[in-house]
Amino acid sequence: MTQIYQASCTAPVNIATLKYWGKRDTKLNLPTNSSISVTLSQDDLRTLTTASCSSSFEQDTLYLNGEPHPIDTPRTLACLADLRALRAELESKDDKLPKLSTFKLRIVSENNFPTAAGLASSAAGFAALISAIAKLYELPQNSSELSMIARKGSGSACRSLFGGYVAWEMGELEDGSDSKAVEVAPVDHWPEMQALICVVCDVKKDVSSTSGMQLTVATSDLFQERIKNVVPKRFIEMKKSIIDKDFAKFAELTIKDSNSFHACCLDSYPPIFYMNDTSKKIIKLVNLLNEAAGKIIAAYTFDAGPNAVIYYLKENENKVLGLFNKVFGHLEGWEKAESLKSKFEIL
Ligand code: 2P0
Repeated sequence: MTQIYQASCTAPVNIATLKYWGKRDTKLNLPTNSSISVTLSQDDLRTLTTASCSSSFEQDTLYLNGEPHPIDTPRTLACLADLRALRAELESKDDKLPKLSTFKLRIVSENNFPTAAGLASSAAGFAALISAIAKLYELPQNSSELSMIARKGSGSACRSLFGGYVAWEMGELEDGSDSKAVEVAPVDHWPEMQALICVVCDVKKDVSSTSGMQLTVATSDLFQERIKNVVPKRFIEMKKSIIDKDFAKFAELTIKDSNSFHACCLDSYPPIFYMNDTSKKIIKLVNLLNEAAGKIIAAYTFDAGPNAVIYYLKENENKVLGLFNKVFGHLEGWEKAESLKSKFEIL
């Protein structure tokens, strides 16, 4: 019987607090600005991927949540080619290593959250895929080096190679060899941080991130201002606010960056709307909460869809959840999870 080699890895979902929006190279997924994210707890939202390979496998295959999925997309092929090249390099230096780089791969991936929930699943998906194959191939590359491969799968995936607080440095080089994720701080640096996830709508978005960001790059004047004069300063300030554990500053920058990103979407031509009326209700609620507290105790952020993520500190949990519970808690789906808290609310 032929041997089957196998390895498994999980990767968590990350939610950007300084948004990636815009590519300078669509093939390599090189961004027009650096970004920052907070990685959610693996207990809450994560992808588990098992990669196996064998000389007896006839073709590369991919299963997502039990369903066969095309593996021959340009992005996935680019990731597999990079990983195989790194393995082949190891094999060329050591004759005793099995020639896994020449074997076909079987990849089985599962999310522990509803894929249809409209939450960023491509980030966790590609990060888990790259981590599982790197483990299978016993690659010596570190997380930042692997993040450059994940980036080719999906830009935001590079940030899911790390837990805690993560920066994606945009880099300057044309080949992307300096466009990578780095750790800003591990999760235990600021364990009081909590995230409340409000699933406003679980329908697939009408404008994909990839096409949306290209439209913004091509048509928005505001976007040019954002990448030249707003984000570079904000990137430095947000990293500092995390290192200093300055929640008010971190929250202010997070809110402003979400607003700036959605303003650029609106400034695109034709305009892109990701937020809906419920999203706007959540923004009002957070503003109300902060006004009543006399300081910023909660920050909202919205990605390319109407769902909200609210960041707050444990000490303010009763205030934040109390108000959200009062307004939305009667609706279905309100769940409790531990650590970096995620709650699902179908609003
Ligand atoms: C982010 N988003 O920083 C931003 C904020 C959405 C809004 O990264 O084309 O799925 O695969 O590189 O990573 C979504 O974009 O786009 C995204 P691709 P991706 O999280």
